[in-house]
Amino acid sequence: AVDKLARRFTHNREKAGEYGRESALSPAEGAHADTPDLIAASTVSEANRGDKTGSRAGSGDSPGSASLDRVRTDAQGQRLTTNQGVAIADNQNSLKAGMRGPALLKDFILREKITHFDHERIPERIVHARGSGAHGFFEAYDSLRAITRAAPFARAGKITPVFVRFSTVAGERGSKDTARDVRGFAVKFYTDEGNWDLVGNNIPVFFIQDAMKFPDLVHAVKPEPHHAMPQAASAHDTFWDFVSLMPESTHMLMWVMSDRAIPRSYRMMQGFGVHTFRLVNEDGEATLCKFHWAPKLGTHSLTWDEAVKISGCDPDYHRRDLWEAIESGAYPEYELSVQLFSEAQAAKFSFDVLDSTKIVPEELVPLTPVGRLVLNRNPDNFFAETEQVAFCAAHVVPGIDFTNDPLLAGRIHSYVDTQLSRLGGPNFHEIPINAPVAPVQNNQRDGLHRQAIHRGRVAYEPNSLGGGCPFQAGAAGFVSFPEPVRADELRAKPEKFAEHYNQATLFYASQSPIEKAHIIAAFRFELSKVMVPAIRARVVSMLANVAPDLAAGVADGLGIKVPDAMPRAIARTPRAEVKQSPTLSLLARPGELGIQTRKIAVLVAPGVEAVSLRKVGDRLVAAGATVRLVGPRVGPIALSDGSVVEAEASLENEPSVLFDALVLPDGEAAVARLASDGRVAEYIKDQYRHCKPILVVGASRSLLEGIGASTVLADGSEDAGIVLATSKELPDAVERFVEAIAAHRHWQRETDRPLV
Ligand code: HDD
Repeated sequence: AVDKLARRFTHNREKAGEYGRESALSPAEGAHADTPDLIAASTVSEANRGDKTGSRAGSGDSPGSASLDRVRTDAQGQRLTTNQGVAIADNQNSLKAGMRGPALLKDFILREKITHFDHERIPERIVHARGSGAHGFFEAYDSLRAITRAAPFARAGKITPVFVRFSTVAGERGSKDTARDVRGFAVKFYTDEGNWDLVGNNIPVFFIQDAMKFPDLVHAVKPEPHHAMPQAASAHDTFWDFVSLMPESTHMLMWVMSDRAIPRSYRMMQGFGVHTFRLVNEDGEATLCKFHWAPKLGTHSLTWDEAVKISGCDPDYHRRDLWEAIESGAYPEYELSVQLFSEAQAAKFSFDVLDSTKIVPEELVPLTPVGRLVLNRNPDNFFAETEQVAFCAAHVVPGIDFTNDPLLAGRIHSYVDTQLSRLGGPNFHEIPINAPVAPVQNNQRDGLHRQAIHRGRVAYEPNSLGGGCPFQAGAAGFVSFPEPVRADELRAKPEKFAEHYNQATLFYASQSPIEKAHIIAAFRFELSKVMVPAIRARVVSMLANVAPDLAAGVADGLGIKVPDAMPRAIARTPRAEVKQSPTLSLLARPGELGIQTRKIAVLVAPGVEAVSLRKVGDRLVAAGATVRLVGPRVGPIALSDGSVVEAEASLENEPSVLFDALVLPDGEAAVARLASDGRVAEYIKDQYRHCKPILVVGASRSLLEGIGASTVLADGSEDAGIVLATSKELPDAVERFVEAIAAHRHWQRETDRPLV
């Protein structure tokens, strides 16, 4: 029923500990909880006693599926205490000498509370400070034993618990989600042979080839040091100054200026391990490998105008989207694939697989799907889990090894090092979210905040007093792949690293016309924010090596002539094997789940025609969409038949950029009310401009006409994203609308500059 539409819950009602029992939400004035009985006083609520791997994990599949439960606590039925467990009688007043007298130093309760508060913050991550996490599991499709002994791939159907954190890179912890930026895609596998962290991004290449340049890159993109601006943006002089002097960044810039840098959702973007890794089997044989994650919902993006507006009305857009999807049971899912190739194959490529500014095109090495990742549980506490989780590119397990990628080498050092200041000492691996489910035994001791109580007097190896334990595992442990090394020490790069443009050209050539137009517009925008003309021109001279129409388009947008192409670093450019790679276009992955979890706004006002509203709403909900009734204000709205619905959102509290599609309802009175509100025109204009589907029922056609929107495209064909219908034509029209939403955006409508 339509009045239930608005009730697609976005929080998990089973989580009693978090949201309170019904009665607890409205305690009587001055009421205090009863003294708890001791059995009920367990600090872990039944409702929160979840299985880290979700219901899919069969018992025994993972040794640590409930490992966080020992530290999950909630206050249901509990007394308020100090950190020493002393019950607190009064949490309102400090201890004073007389009603109007001075506060007393001996008030240990006040002092403990304030002292703890004073130290609540920890340093944010130096990059990727803004992020959101979720628990889930990885399930292997088949045994990969022939190729790797890595635990998660040991047998078909094996489940490994994971924690995933998505992030932006440049912005601070409280910055907006929809900045133009790379997204982090970091996965911690709690395998039964130790933790494996696949710390990747949503873009398969990187700006630089050598970790030596990472601090320079980050200093260039972060807010400029003198005035700390701009926040979460690469559109400023220092970034473009640096990258235009580092032509190896050209390929990555193509990706970052593409729509991939403004994803619609963390649930709708790919992930990549970026580097070439090595998989090693039980016989010690190695295969080179690239890791790819692909979302079940397909790859979809925002438009730039939309991203800018969302950052104002919901800076938590991606965080909320991920949270709500998981709470409502629509678990995000990604398929893991690998590209497997040998050293001999790699040696023949026109590029070097140790160079992180290069992909291995799928035309050269196809993808092999190996498993799926499902995110099925939100964290219980953002700080304890998402903030304190420490990913590290050096965390590998037997069966997975590094290659000599010089960017990876620096990462192997950097991640543990940074946690020492961020998490305050060398024992951060004992923080519950970081602790492996595999047993930890070694002779490392002490340090700040040590949790483990090591027994016995032996903390060295070899020993006889401890019976030789813990003992070396030999071949059962991690054995580094014995790559032969025979070379001079030097600071230099292989010849192939000096070719910077072939794959930038490949990427650009593989985009659809609209994606190319967006790339040009993104360069135009970013460079228009650069104040020094020489930097603008230098970037365009780089682009002249990528594609002439790209350079011309950007130069035109800046009102300058295309300068001479930047000199290349090598005399003879190697011939690229692949000139076109269709899977590099976002449009290559439309997704397989229709309109599931898509957010649809239905405008309502008093007098909305009730029958058609119900029909549309019921069909959209049945297809898995999240439908919101958006009124001039929130609260009850009377329909044409006298029944009443609840508008959950209003024109001002959920602007139209937050929705994937829009329904304009039938009903003369309602349409007249909506037409009298200037915000309605803005609402429809944004939907139209951002190429989103609009269902226009009956009388509301005048609202569409009112914004000057056309239902016919420039080539004379009908705009499939605008579905016009009378209330009678509805069943068919709604089906067309559902198809139009599943197609995401109707780019054919887009014009640069917008006509509406
Ligand atoms: Fe990094 C965080 C991904 C290069 C140094 N990085 C960090 C995160 C992701 C990546 C997803 C956030 C993890 C989380 O959610 O906590 N980084 C990458 C990728 C790279 C890359 C895909 C290139 C292929 N990173 C890179 C280099 C260095 C670092 C070359 C240093 C030499 N990265 C760090 C760091 C961070 C980090 C400073 C900040 C916070 C943290 O590690 O825990 O150590």
